[in-house]
Amino acid sequence: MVSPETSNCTVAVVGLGYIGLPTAVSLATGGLDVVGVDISPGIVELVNRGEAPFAEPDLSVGVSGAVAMGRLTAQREMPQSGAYIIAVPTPFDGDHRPDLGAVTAAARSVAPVLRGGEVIVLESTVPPGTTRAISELIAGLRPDLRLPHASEEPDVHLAHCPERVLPGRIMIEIATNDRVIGGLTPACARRAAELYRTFCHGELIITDAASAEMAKLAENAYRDVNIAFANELSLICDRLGLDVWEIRQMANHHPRVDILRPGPGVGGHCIAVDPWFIVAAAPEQATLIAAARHINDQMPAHTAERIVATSRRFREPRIVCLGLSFKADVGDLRGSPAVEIVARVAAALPEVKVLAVEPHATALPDQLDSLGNVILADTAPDIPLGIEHAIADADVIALLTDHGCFRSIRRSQLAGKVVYDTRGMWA
Ligand code: SAJ
Repeated sequence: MVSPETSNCTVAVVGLGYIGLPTAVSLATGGLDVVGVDISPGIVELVNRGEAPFAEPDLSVGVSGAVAMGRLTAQREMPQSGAYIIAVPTPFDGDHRPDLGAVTAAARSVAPVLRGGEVIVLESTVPPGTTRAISELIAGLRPDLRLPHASEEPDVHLAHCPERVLPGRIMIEIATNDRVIGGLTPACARRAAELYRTFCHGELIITDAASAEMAKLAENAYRDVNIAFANELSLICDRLGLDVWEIRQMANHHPRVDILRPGPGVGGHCIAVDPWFIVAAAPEQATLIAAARHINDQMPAHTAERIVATSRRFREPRIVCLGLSFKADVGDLRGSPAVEIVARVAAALPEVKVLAVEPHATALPDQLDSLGNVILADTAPDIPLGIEHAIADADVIALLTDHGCFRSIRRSQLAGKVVYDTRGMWA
């Protein structure tokens, strides 16, 4: 049952990125008035025009609908609001320590507009203890208000509700995934749960803030460690002359074995980042988690070395790299192992042109563009033969991202070429 407090309240979503914007759309579609807040004038302008600043299935239609209904607006200034959801990036710094600058900046801009009665939910992935630290920060800025780290009956409620949606399935998972909601007090968790109940049909699991923070980190570290196991297995199989895909398939027939897929490395801005927060919080204990990070981080260099070594066997090798994004069927190139591999190959072979095939990109990322010898193949939908032409001319083909569109490539088209299938698409 949604209380009048929640059903009448406006919600400010701070940060209109991959998590904030879908959350804002879901809240607005669920019937609440939502103000999206972002420091980027470009994003604010796009959202107010009803457009999504990045590609994600069903997001564009959601943004245009929510804006057209008058339920969603965007602005740069922090508004007064009944609820705040903070969904800003939390990267790591040069020493792999969490950089909480954007979270604290968001809290600092919320603090002056508080009147009492609000609920603030932190969605960004953060180290254990951060929600409490944010409460203390706001208390320092607003000595007139009681904050929940110091009061059982606070004026402002604070909770952590970590996002757990999968890029490529964000809109569906935001509505259906179970959510962990950790309050600084039980009442804080209840207030946050009421808000999330307006659009989330999954189970809402109530806990304390630090446990919710750790649960989120554990989820991504679990996946990272399991991918590292698969990657280490592939290195071992290479060394022993065995086929890792066949070994994996056979092992996974065991009822209690489920080895993930080896690949060219772990990309994106979650799984390759969050385990470091655990390492930073408990470095002496987190040895397996740190080792997994190192294994996954070395995969792009290892893959690039193999492509370069093979290419040197040709006098004028024609190298084609299939895929630049960090995983299948998304257009996100940030933190992508495929980009790092292409950069390493092109830098090691400056006299060679490297053709990159990425149907989800219209331009090369700066990191590749600046090298001068990487070319983006023309694979726009109106040039359906783009991929076929690229393959036909190649000596060396590296499949780096297993986009669905590459599945139509037939084995006969690969005959006579050196093929590095890092994703097991043709295994
Ligand atoms: N990968 C492999 N082998 C696999 C699975 C993935 O090499 O078997 C690679 C992918 O190619 C990619 C990377 O790992 O480069 C990460 O991809 P992913 O699909 O595993 O995860 P993300 O980063 O897109 O989203 C993850 C999800 N977390 C978990 O599945 C535990 C998502 O639910 C989180 O919300 C998201 O991180 C986040 O924002 O934290």
